[in-house]
Amino acid sequence: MQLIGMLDSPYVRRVAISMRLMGIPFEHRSLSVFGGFDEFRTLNPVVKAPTLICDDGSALMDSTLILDYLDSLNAGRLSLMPTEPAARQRTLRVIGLALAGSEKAVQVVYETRLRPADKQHAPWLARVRLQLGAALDGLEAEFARHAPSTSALDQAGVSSAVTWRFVHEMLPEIVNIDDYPLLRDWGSEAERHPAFIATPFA
Ligand SMILES: N[C@@H](CCC(=O)N[C@@H](CS)C(=O)NCC(=O)O)C(=O)O
Repeated sequence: MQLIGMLDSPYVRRVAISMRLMGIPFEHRSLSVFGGFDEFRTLNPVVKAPTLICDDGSALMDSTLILDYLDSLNAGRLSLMPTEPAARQRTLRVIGLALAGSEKAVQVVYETRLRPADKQHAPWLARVRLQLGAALDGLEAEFARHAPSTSALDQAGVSSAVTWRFVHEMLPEIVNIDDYPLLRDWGSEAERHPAFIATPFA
């Protein structure tokens, strides 16, 4: 299998780290959806990162759908999704907050770095920044109730740490890491895990 996309994408990175944790071998092709647009189109004409090229050549996209497929391959081995209902509900809530945080951060990046300054829409940016702050607040509140740990790393832990890294690396001007001490500490702990070290944000 080939995983296509750059590790500066939180979506690509969450899939790559998960594959390492699950022990699923893959080849990583670090192609940009911008600079590598034409080459990316030959693999997936929709140009979405991540794209997973399966062993039969089929191209899957969307990190959550790719992880769902990988989970089916890994049946009976390590899964990053708890099955007990209360634990699964908590995991899904954290993943939802993390994915929303990534989505809003990506929107800020696209709006401020891709769109010419005279075409940027301040009310839209203000709305997205508010949503990003709410997602990070939600994660901080969840961690106050239930702290993640690398000794029991699940998809909530992977996705929240990956989002945190992306958000504070890409948007230091709007996210003060000390406003989120639990996320900051979790991010530091997770980044020391071998699966994270082997999958560097770049
Ligand atoms: N919901 C998707 C979001 C993926 C996404 O938007 N990836 C970005 C890169 S960070 C991308 O493909 N951007 C190019 C585009 O949307 O045209 C997922 O979870 O994989």
